Amino acid sequence: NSHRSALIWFTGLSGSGKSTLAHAVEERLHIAARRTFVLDGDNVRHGLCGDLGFSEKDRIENIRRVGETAKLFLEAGVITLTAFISPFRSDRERVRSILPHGDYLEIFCNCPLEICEKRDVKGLYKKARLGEIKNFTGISSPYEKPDAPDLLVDTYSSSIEECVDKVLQLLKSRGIV
Ligand code: GGZ
Repeated sequence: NSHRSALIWFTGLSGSGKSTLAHAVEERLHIAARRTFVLDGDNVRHGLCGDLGFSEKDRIENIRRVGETAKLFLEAGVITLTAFISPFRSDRERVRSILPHGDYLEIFCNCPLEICEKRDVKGLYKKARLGEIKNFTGISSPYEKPDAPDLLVDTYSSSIEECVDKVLQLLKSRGIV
């Protein structure tokens, strides 16, 4: 079809709902008969980035590789959704800069640290507080909030469906769906 592809880049803390939202948006895109692919830690950090950890240097390289990979998917005409903490503003901006103007859409999954930590779905925050995990985002490693995301979703106070609707509205307003 005639629609253009785009990179939908979700950023936010561990447990802020990035992957859940990316997959929920993907379902809606499938209903609209669009080709999509979700890149997240589950399919990237074991293979492509299996040699990387969570030091500042490794996170920078993780995001660089994800950005370059997403660029290739876009060139293949696939709407690409990424769900990485991507804590550094400069790395996110570098991804924006390697893509054609307007193809990078940044979605900030805004969820306060206290809420992510209270949920602690995987028990990682507890381990980070105990010092069993080093360099944990929000605890012992920084997260730089986006200054001007294309969209901010309050994943702590809105339902998944409300957040999905907001993303779909953004995609419509940008001529992607
Ligand atoms: C942050 C960590 C860490 C540390 C392991 N800091 O909730 P999760 O488990 O599934 O998501 C987190 C994921 C973050 O990987 P990313 O590739 O998104 O990070 S980055 O963009 O900063 O490169 C968490 C798990 O990995 N995890 N150790 N120290 N998250």
